[in-house]
Amino acid sequence: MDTTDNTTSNITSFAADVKEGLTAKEKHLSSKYFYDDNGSRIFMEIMKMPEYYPTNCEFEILSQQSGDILDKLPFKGKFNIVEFGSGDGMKTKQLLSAFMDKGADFTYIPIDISQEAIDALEKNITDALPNITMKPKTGDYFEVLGELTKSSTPNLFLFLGGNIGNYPREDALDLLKKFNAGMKTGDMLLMGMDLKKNPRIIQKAYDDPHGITKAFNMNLLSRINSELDADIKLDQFDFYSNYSPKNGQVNSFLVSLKQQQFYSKVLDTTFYFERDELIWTELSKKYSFDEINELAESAGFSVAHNFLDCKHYFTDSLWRK
Ligand code: AVI
Repeated sequence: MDTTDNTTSNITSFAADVKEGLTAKEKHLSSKYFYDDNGSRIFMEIMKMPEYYPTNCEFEILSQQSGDILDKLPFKGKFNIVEFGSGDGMKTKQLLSAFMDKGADFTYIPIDISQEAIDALEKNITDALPNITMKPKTGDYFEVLGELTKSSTPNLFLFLGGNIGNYPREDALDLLKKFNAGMKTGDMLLMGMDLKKNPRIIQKAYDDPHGITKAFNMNLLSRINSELDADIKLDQFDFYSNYSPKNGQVNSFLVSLKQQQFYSKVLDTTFYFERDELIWTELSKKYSFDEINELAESAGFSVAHNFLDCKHYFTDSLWRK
């Protein structure tokens, strides 16, 4: 996913964002900083937890309904499948393999800012699907999008995993409008979106009994210690996560267990915390179908079809520009 930030240029933005976020009136740290090497490993553990349903739901959709997804595409002949932030490609492989079985003529173009991620993905995909035509791109989504609009080949864009839910409304809309601006009329976007459901199921997925989601959040503090040469005492912070069925938001926080301070040598700054003060770390938004339609239309798309898992927990929503 594009939340990977372990590039040299981002080390400075991490420092600046930590300083801004931890001196703000309502403290916050962006969830995009979860995904350094250690955080990415913890996220893999999250995806294996029985409580974290989105991965299995999307895997089910893509392994059982990719043929139906292909049937809904309006393309005649050759097309590109362009994937934003592809991860290890486990789920995408299901779609690519079904498309190949049905004789679709496509080029797979995964885009990621991490060369390492792209190299691993290329090996993973070509090992499983040796006959695939694949043109991976390393770099910023929007630079690559610019190149693609110049060609007349139609595109299916993939933004899987429910990552859109981690963007606050205005940022989500902004991102989708940018995707839209880089697409031609008739291009399609398949987007993973987590749905509103029984609140207990969502609560358990984000406040798991194994402490893995807590470790995922605490990793932000470990990063500050190691990358910004700070002296945060990790055991003086806790994790709290809450799903509100009224607005469909899971909000996650780190909680200061006492009045305390820490110093970062890199930032040459002391940060102060009251007892029970919160650091907001993540939004994970769950959608209703009305909200999906509204978001699509606000960004210049129309919803062609919602592909659902058997429990109706998650959708791969197919949008048309
Ligand atoms: C990456 N993203 C879609 C995950 C989610 O479900 O919001 C990140 C995550 N945070 C806690 N658990 C998983």
